[in-house]
Amino acid sequence: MPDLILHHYPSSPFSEKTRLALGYKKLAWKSVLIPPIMPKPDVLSLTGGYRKTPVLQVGADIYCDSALIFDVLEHVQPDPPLYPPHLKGVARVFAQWADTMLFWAAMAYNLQPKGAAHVFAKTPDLAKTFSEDRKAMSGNLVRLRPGDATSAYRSYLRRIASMADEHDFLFGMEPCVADFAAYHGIWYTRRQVPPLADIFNATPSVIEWAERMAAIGHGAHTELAPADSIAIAKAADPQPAGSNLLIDSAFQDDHGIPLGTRVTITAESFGPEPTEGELIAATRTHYSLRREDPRAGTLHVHFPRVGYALRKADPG
Ligand SMILES: N[C@@H](CCC(=O)N[C@@H](CS)C(=O)NCC(=O)O)C(=O)O
Repeated sequence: MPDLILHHYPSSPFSEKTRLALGYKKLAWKSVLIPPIMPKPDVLSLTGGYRKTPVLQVGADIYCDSALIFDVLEHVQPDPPLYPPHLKGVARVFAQWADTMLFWAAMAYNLQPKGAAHVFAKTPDLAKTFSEDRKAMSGNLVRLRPGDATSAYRSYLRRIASMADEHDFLFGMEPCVADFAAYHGIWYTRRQVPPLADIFNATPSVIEWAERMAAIGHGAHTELAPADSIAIAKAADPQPAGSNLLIDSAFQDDHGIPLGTRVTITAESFGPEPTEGELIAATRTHYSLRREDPRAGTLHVHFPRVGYALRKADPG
């Protein structure tokens, strides 16, 4: 199998979620550092529009969104499992809540004026650029005000504490997808905005659990230049649907859009930039598009079904 190449940046929570899963599964990976704000020409050469972080590249196959990347990692290295069979449904549902409700409460708390002042203390010029970049991504996202975010985050931490009080990890003695998804917004508070980390004082078992998560580490990885990752994509052939690193290939048509149609795929909230291409798979778990890029050649770009909108491309 070609190398697993993670496109990410150090302070990205969803990247931390993914780096820890790579570490948990003891997978070796290549690290391509990407910018946290636009422009991102190298990322867009691979994805065709999707700009969010992280993205996993395997040859000329591009897997967008950490939820889909977790499916890929489970397929590549089933042990230890991210989706233990007895928790499959509940762990996925919990993870989806954690990646959305918990994450946005945590980030609105983290980046309230006091937190933002800390994060951008050394780079004050970046604060405005960063805020404008994220505002452009946030169209249909409801942003919590600091007081409401604090209340929600506190409540969520108490719920997580009641799980962490019971066992080492949220659903038992080993971590699963739920732990990784619950961890990354909390990691951001502890790591990037320590002046706001006193919110954990009321829930010491969350701190102990977070220490156990941090101890998993990121596994063995080596740096790769962005240009080299594009050369790798160009030199590779994308894998045919059914023999890539995803778990299923049977067509599930919920939209009346046949395979072979020119389509766009767009995140339902946060990050409105569409990726356009030919629909080559629409399974119960994911969509795959084929697209051509002048620099990276023929690519297959994959998205999870949940959280993404599939539309026929505008013929004009
Ligand atoms: N549902 C996506 C969310 C990814 C996401 O929102 N990532 C943040 C960084 S942690 C992002 O893309 N921010 C804008 C950027 O990096 O350009 C996933 O699970 O990967």
